[in-house]
Amino acid sequence: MKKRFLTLMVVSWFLTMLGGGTAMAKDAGGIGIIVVDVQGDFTQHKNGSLAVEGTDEAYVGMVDETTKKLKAAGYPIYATQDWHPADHASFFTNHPDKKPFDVIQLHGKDQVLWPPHCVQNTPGAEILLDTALFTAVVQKGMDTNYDSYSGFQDDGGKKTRMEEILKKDGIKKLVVYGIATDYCVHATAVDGAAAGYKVIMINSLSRGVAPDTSKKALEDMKAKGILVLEDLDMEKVKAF
Ligand code: VGL
Ligand code: ZN
Repeated sequence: MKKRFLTLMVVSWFLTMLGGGTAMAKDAGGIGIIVVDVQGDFTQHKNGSLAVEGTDEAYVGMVDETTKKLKAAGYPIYATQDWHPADHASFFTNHPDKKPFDVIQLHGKDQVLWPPHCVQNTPGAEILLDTALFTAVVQKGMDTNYDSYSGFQDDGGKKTRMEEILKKDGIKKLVVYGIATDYCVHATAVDGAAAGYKVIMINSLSRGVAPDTSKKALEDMKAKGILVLEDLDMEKVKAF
C-alpha cells in the first residue's frame, strides 16, 4: 500500500515535470528564431573575406546580446551556417578569368561569383555567437555545384534539415535576422514563408551586401507577406 502510494507520487511528479516542459514550449508560442550566417568571413569584425558593410564588433555584439535575451525568454534559437567545400562553384577562384562579384549563368540562374568564404573547418566559417545558444545549427552550401542562400534548400532544390527540425519543435512563426539581408536572410525568410511559416524579419539586426539589392530584398519580403520590422519588438511578433 505504502509502496503503491510512493509510486503514484513519483509518477505524478514526473507528469508535472513533463507538463512543465510543455508549458514552457507553449510560452514560446511556437515562435523560433533563425540567426542567419553570423560567421567570421561575412564580418568586418573578423576581417572576413566577404565582409559585409556594417558588421563591426558593435554589430556582432548587438546580435549576440539580443539573441541571448531571446534565449533567456525561452525562444528556441536556430542558426544557419554557410559551409562550402573549397572547390565550390560560387567562388570566383574556381572559374577561369573571373573576378569577384562577376555574374555567370549556373544551372540557368544568375550566380554571383564570390570571394572564397566559409570554407568548411576554417576559422572564417565559424559562427560568432556562443554555439550553446542554438537548439540546432543548419549547415548549407555543401554541394560543390549549387549555391544555397536559403537555410531551407539549395539552388538545386535539395532540402536542408531545417523543416524537419522546426516541425519537430512545433515552430509556426519565425523571427529571422543576420547576414546578408539581400542574400541569405532574404532567401531564408522567403522560403520560410513559402513553407507556411509566419515570418518576421528584423532589419536593424541584419546587414546587406549592397544598398540597392538590400532595398529590393526588403520590398520583395514585404510583397511575400513577411513582416519587416526595423527593430525587434516581441509584442509585434506575437501579434502578427
Ligand atoms: C551569403 C553570399 C554568399 C550570405 C552566403 O550569407 O548572405 N552571401 N554566400
Ligand atoms: Zn556562400
